[in-house]
Order: sequence, then structure tokens, then C-alpha cells
Amino acid sequence: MEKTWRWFGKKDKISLAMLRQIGVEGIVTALHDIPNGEVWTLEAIEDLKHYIDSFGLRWSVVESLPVCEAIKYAGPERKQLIENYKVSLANLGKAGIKTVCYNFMPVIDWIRTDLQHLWADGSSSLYFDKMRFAYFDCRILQREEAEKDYTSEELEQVSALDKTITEAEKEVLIDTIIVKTQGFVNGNIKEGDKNPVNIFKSLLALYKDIDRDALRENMRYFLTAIMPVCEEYDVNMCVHPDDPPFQMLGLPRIVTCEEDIDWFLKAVDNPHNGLTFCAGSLSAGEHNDTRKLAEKFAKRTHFVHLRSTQAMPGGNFIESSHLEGRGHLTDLIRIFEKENPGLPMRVDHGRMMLGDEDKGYNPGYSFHGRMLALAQVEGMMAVVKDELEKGLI
Ligand code: DNO
Repeated sequence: MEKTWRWFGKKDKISLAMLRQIGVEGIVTALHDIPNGEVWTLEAIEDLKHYIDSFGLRWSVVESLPVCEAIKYAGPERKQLIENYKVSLANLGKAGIKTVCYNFMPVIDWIRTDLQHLWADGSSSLYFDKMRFAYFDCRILQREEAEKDYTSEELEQVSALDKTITEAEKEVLIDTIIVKTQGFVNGNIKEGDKNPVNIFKSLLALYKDIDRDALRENMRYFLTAIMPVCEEYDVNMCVHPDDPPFQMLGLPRIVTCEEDIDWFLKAVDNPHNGLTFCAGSLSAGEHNDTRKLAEKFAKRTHFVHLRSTQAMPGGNFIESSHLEGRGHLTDLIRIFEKENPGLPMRVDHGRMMLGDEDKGYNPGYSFHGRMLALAQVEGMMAVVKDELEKGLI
């Protein structure tokens, strides 16, 4: 597999010079300064590409070329937005960047409730606490009928929390769920936006009439429209699974499990329509078996996120070490190296450790934690390479 690293552009506190020293080969990035929906010009793409090249690295994968909400809910601007998307894809193809990761999650990209969940050893990782999320949903958003999505036990815990939670803690919860985890991935809400809860509510309202089937149709429409450009420029699209892979906030989520993945691959049955195999997102759902999914979908996988989670009773999950959890990363490397060798892989997320806390890195994107994870994954890759050479697998 190609060792890649997500880098957030020239403003990233982690420089390309640092990445060269730790064995990174390919860069995963985006034109983060271009507002969602606008065209990525060939000039801007080539400018960043040359900068990356000048460090002896290559721009391997785009993550993400964002799909605007109006494409997902089929708003009147959809046609123009898809035309712009096609021009950006063609420009990427012309510049030789052929793998494009995106997602089709309405309103919110990934969801966590805690950015610094402490481990016994003093490091910390991201965490999802179902009860705190339920609190946000029922008491802060006050979403209509939200209570129906939770058990009576969970709702009792929500009431208990309501008696002790401070205003400051509520602010942190809001900031974590809809601001800090979203802005830097070109999400809908950015740091500094006034009244994020209201913005969020109006975004949710856009999906009032969009159910699972409607969202699927909108995904099919989008993929069908862009496939001719992908064919012409040999660009591979790879959708990121929903993170976490279950229904939330009354929004439809359509990339959560085997049946979902099967559906979109068949709906637009073109090799350029593929998957970002995010082992972290998929493993957070107890219904998913990452090894089985990798066996089944390796050939239509264009990009791999190696990360692992531990799902816990009651719907909580923690981002575990890359050596543990439900990701089974060594087995995944075995499967991908056999079925679809050389795929770009990035270690996804990492713990915060050894001073990462003070550096202001984006949540999940620490330096030391990810460097440790990369070293662990390199070890796994070396074992698999040896097994392949000896004909053991
Ligand atoms: C979070 C990421 C996601 C991912 C997008 C892809 O850390 O895994 O934000 O980049 O969903 O479009």
C-alpha cells in the first residue's frame, strides 16, 4: 500500500518537510480555501501539486472534493453545482490526480462528543458518548420527535445530566459536535460562525422531506452525471462511509453497512464509482465485520483509511489503538494487498500524546499520535509483505 498522510495545506502546522522524515510517500489533501461548490481551477490545483512535488512527495488523493448540500437534497442549484463538480474533476484528472474521496452524509460529516477522552496512560483520543449525544439532540437542539430515537433508560440519563450540566459544558458539547469537528473538513459550520445551533437547525430542515430512498436516488443522479468525466480522465471516485455508520438526528444515512455499499456500487456499476474503505467508521457499527466487507469490496476500493474503534455497549465507541479494536488492520492489509495491491492508505486519526495537546492540531489529526500509528501500520505492512513473498498467504 502507498503510505499517505492527510495534510491540510500550507497552513497546516505539520509541514511537508516533517512528513518526508517519517516515511510518508503520498499526500492526501484538498483546496481547503475554495468555498464548497466553486470550481477548482487547473491553475490552483497545479500550484499546490508543484509545491507538494518540490518536497519529493506526490499528491495522491483528494480528500475531499465536497458535495454540496443542494446536490444531496436535490435543490434547484443542483444542476449548476454538478457542472462545477465535473469541471473540478476534469481539472484534477488533467493534473494527474486520479483518486477523489467525498461523502454523501447530509448536514454533518463525522460525529464525536469528546475530543480528548483520557486514557489511563495519559494520552487521549476521540470518543462518542451516546447519552451526551442524546442530550445535544433532545435538550439543546430540541429536535421534534428526537425522544423516539432513544430508550427510556437513555432519556432518564439525559434528564439526570440536565440537572448537573453547566452552561460552559453545554457550549463545549455544541462546539465539539457541530463546530470543531466540521469546519476544517469543509463542513457547513466554521469556527466563529454566530449561533451554530440555529444554522444547524436550518440545515436539518432542508432534509424534512428526504428519506433514505430519496437520498439514494440523489446519490445515483450525482454519480451518473459525473461518471463520463471520470471515464474520460480516469478519475476514481470513492465515497467515505457515514461516520458513525448508523442513523442519527432523523437524517437519512446511506453508506453504513454491506447492503448500502452493495446498493451504490450496483446502482452505478462503473469501476470509477468506488469506496473509501474507512475501517474506523465501519468498525464503529457492531453490525459491520471489517474483514468480511474488505473481502467483498476490495476490488471496488480506491482508498483505505486505517483506523480502529472499539464499539461499546449502549452505542458508545472509542477510537482505539491501531493495534486493537474492531478494525483488524493487519487482516485488512492482507486482504487489500492480495486483492487490490498498492492502494493509497492513510492512518486515520491518532491519539493526542507527548505535547500534541498544545499545538492546536485539528481534532484527530495529531502529529505524534499519527506518527506512532503509521509506525505500527508499517510494521503490519512489513509482515504482510513477508508473508506474500514466502507464499504464505
Ligand atoms: C474525518 C474524516 C472525514 C472525511 C470526509 C470525507 O476525520 O474522516 O471528514 O474526510 O467525510 O468526505
